[in-house]
Amino acid sequence: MALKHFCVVCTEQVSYTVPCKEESNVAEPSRPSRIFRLTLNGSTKHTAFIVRGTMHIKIIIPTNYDHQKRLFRVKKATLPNLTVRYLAAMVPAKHRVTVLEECLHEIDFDEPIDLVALSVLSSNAKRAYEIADEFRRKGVPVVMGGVHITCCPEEALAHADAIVIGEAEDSWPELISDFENKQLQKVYDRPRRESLANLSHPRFDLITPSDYLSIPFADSRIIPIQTSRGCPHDCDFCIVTKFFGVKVRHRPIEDVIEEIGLSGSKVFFFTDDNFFSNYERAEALCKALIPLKIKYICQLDTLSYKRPDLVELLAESGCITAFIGFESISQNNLKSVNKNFSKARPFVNYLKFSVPTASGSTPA
Ligand code: B12
Ligand code: SF4
Repeated sequence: MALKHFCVVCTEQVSYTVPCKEESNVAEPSRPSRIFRLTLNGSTKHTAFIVRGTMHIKIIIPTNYDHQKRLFRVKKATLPNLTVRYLAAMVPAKHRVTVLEECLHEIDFDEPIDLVALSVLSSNAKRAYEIADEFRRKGVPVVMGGVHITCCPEEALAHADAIVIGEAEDSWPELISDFENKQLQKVYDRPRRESLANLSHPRFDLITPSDYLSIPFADSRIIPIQTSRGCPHDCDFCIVTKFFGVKVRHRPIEDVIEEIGLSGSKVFFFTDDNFFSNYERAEALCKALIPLKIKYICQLDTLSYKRPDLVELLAESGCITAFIGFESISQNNLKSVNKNFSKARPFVNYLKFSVPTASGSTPA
């Protein structure tokens, strides 16, 4: 049987013919676990090795359906998905791990894979379940995690061999170990870690630069980095606090700086939902970023106008864009979704002078 495989050194696709059990004279496994490019006496060839005890784990972020019910695809994405590279970093080195963003690349359902892991948001859940059903039909076990799975575990269990509720740091390594020992449980649900110190750094080596838009002014790709989890507010509609908590946990600044260095980039998206969740920490982080001369995008809450000094520091440390969720210009509406901390009036005034009129001019 001819199988498609990728060399772990040069990532070139290699067609490898697997001998049947009798021919290969090995009990199991009967397919190569690793293919390496070897250069011997100047000649290069790919060689397959069967390494006992290793698995191929594929981590996929499914795409979603667009408004015309077609699978959403792009030639180049704006930024690489962080979750799949972060989960990959926690897989023991003896295993082969690959990641796939389905909005960029099609899934090969015939690829030899021992375990498929899907990261599921509400927007891609429908597609995730289809992918899971297809792999499972082919006999490949599927596990799922992410915010949607945490909210709808029963729904997910109908499509998965195992699910992870909540954060991955403790559950995911346990799941892999159970799977190795053929003792996979149905549900993994470990409490949130109090401290975010010493988290694994994402596998930046699993980013193919040509898949992402280059930022012309920086000659660099945007790299996502998470420096904190949670938000002190608790807006009714927002999943962040339900998932990551209202008690914000910050990664040590040294860990963040180390991760920035390892990424090899100069442009970042800080995925924190509220970069100003703690003013002292925000100030310390911005000061630590200044010498790095990076550019970055972040997310702030609507109270940031109260700290113009910090906004100045943010700009000085390289922030080029900050997203702010205003949600509504009606205070009553804000109140109805537990967002009363956010006062509509200051940003209504702001919008008055920043939104262009139909004629293209800006009202005074
Ligand atoms: C960056 C980001 C984006 C980027 C994504 C870019 C990219 N290439 O990834 C952009 C701007 C494109 C985007 C778009 C959208 N986003 Co968005 N986004 C985020 C944000 C801020 C960070 C995501 C991230 O990287 N987190 C860091 C990683 C490490 O966390 P994580 O993914 O949750 O993973 C952890 C656990 O969930 C778990 N886990 C996750 N998957 C798996 C899988 C397995 C097998 C296991 C074991 C564990 C596990 O392990 C991780 C570590 O503990 C989150 C908010 C947040 N704080 O996470 C919103 C968030 C994910 N987005 C959200 C939404 C709604 C959207 C949009 C639908 C918005 C829209 N209306 O268009 C789109 C959908 C895009 C899509 N393709 O479907 C919601 C999702 C809510 C939901 N119910 O699913 C969030 C949570 C924001 C919110 N406030 O509610 N987004
Ligand atoms: S301020 Fe933003 S991140 Fe925080 S709970 Fe509200 S919507 Fe979510």
